[in-house]
This record gives sequence, structure tokens and C-alpha cells, in this order.
Amino acid sequence: MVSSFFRLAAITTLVLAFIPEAHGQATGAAPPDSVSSSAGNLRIERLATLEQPWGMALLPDGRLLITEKPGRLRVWADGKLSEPIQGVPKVVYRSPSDQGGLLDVEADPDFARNRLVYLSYVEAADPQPADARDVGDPRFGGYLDTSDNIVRGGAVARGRLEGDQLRDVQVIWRQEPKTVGRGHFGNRLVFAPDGKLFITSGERMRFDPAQDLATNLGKVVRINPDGSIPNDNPFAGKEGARGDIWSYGHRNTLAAAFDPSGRLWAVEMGPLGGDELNLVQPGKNYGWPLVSNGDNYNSSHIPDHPSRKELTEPVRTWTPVISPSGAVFYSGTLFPAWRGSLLVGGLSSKALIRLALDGERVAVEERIDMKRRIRDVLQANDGAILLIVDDRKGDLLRLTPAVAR
Ligand SMILES: [Ca+2]
Ligand SMILES: [Ca+2]
Repeated sequence: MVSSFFRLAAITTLVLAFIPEAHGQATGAAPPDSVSSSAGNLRIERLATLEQPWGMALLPDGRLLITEKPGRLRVWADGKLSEPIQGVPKVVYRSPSDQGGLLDVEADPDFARNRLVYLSYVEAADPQPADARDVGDPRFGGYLDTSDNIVRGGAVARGRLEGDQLRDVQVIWRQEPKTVGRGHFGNRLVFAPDGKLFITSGERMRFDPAQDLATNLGKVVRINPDGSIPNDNPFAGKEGARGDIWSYGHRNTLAAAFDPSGRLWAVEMGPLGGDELNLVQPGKNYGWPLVSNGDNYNSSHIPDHPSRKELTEPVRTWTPVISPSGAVFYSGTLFPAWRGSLLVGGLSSKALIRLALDGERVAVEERIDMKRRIRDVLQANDGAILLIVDDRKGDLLRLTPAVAR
């Protein structure tokens, strides 16, 4: 006991050696100092404050990349937030209620050698339709909001990070077709252990495309890091289907993470109720919009998952919803009891949700009350848990075990 206490104390002292620094002038309300959990009280530190942060990625040297939805990529290192990195693609972003903008960031698994960084974001169609008010244009999907008629879609680009510049930026993937509307882009990025890149692609609030194998909306997508299609994808080379599709029937998947045994888990926003945890497997149909354990926002009924056995059921559903954001499998040493747990950020639930999995079921579920909309979760190299808060003044927070001071 004594030796483990001193080990913990030594680690915490190291963590405290960083001087937290807030970016910009005004910051949001100070977070509480601590929160209780099954691992005891957690110390909450605010490291920085960003505008609508969305995604995080760690570089091998411990530097942290963070996106801001309005279109900025910053680096947090040595207690400081950098100026925006130059060379980031131009994004469509209109207001904090816009689900698009600059979204996720990932570092290449071989970053130490190739310095490649991947960004997902929302781009405008070029050119825009000649008459952007024509509701009959299929790009509008029968939807017309004259205050927001930019035809747009998610995209993924990669470039080489050199100093404060992204160089040789190339688009490697696009959501197709583009349409109007500010929602359901998905766009979470995660590398598989074998180096393939997975992208979650939302159904752009259009429902039916999730079942249409001729579009990549409402799918989980798998590509090679250069954008080419792996020839072992389930629909590669099949007529009438897109080769980039890995699984389909998804609504708006915002979290994706590989567990220690190499299985892909994804967390999906349901409609009115029915958020889902799915074990994602190639070629399977996850049911949207044919089934959902939630119902439509206008209260019209959607049959529940068990009514259609041929559609893959979620491992867990949530009603009321958690509104999932990013997620990560914890493997660090600061919280030994949490090793192997999936940590999921919650927006409307304002929580960090810990799921201990046993095979294909959730064995333990814990909700840590963060009192703020959590947008992404990451494990730092020292085992601390990093969170970003979804807000116009969104904090970067670090969770470590609290010790007596
Ligand atoms: Ca489903
Ligand atoms: Ca239902």
C-alpha cells in the first residue's frame, strides 16, 4: 500500500509540474476542482480554453492537436496553446449550432517518420447550384431553408505537419452526395491496428441514404490512408455499391474506437431516444432508419430493433439519450481499475460515461458527472484523461486521481 501511494504521489507531482494556462482573454466559468468516481475523487484541471473545440489527437512526443469547429487547428504543448496551424482546408461553419466546420484530427500511426496529419471537415460544393433556391434539386433532398442554403458535405484531407504549417494537403475522401443542412456529418476518424483509416459518415438528416449502398452517407467507411479502397472491403468491386463502405444503416455516429483485441466499437446518436453502442463488423446493416429503439422527433413511431432480426442489434441503447461524442479505450496506469474500459463523452448528458465490456455486452456502466457537454476524450501518454468541452469557450480539461493536498 505504502509503495503504491508513493508511486501515485510521484506521478501526480509530475503532472502538477505543468503550469495550466488559459488561452485568450475571457474564459468560461471555472470547472469544479474534483468529481467523484468509482476510482475515487478525480482532480479536474483546466489546461486551456478554445472556441468550440471538436477533436483531439496525440503526437508521439506528447504534443496534443486540437481542432476548433470554426476552422482552426492548434497544438497544445508545454502548457501553451499555439497560434492556428497554417494550411488547414477552408471549412463551412456558420454558428455554434452548426454540426459542421473543422471536425476531427488524427495523426498517422507512422507520424514519427512521415509527419502526416488527417483532418475531417465540412466543405462547400464547388460550384454551388446555379439556383440555390430550387427545392426540386436532388441535392436539397426536399429540404429548403433559405437562411442556410449552402450545399456541403464532409471531407477528409491529409497533410504533412512542418512547424506551424500543414503542407501538401490532399483530399482523400468525400461524403457523397453533398446536400444542404447543418447536421449529421459524423466525421470521426480512427486508425485500425493494421493502419486502415475508418471514418464515420452521418446520414445528413436524410434517413434513407443510410440504407442505400450507392451513397456513403449513413455508413462507417474504411479506406487506405492515401484514400484508395482496400480490396478486402465488403462491397469493393460490387456493382451499384460503393467500395468505401464497411457497414451501413447508421444515423450519426460520433464515436469510434478499437478495443485491445482489435474490435471496432461505435457510438451513434439516436433520434428521440435510442442512442446506440454498436460492435461494428464488415458488411452488416445496423438498421437506421428502418428500426431504432428511439422514435422520430415528431413522435411518430419507429419500430424497435428486435422487430427485425436480420438487422444487427446494438449492444446497448440509451433512452433518455447520452448524446455521445468522442470515445477512447483506456489503457493507462493512473486508473488501473479502468484499463480496458471504453470512455465515452456525453453532450446532453454532460458526463463521461465508462463502459466495462465483457465479450459483446456491457458489464459495468458508470456515469461521471462533469456538468459540461463533453465533446472528445483522449488518454494522455502519462495515463491522465483529457477532455474537451463543447462550448464557445470550451475548456481542455485533465483528469487525474485526486490526492490530499
Ligand atoms: Ca441501429
Ligand atoms: Ca422505436
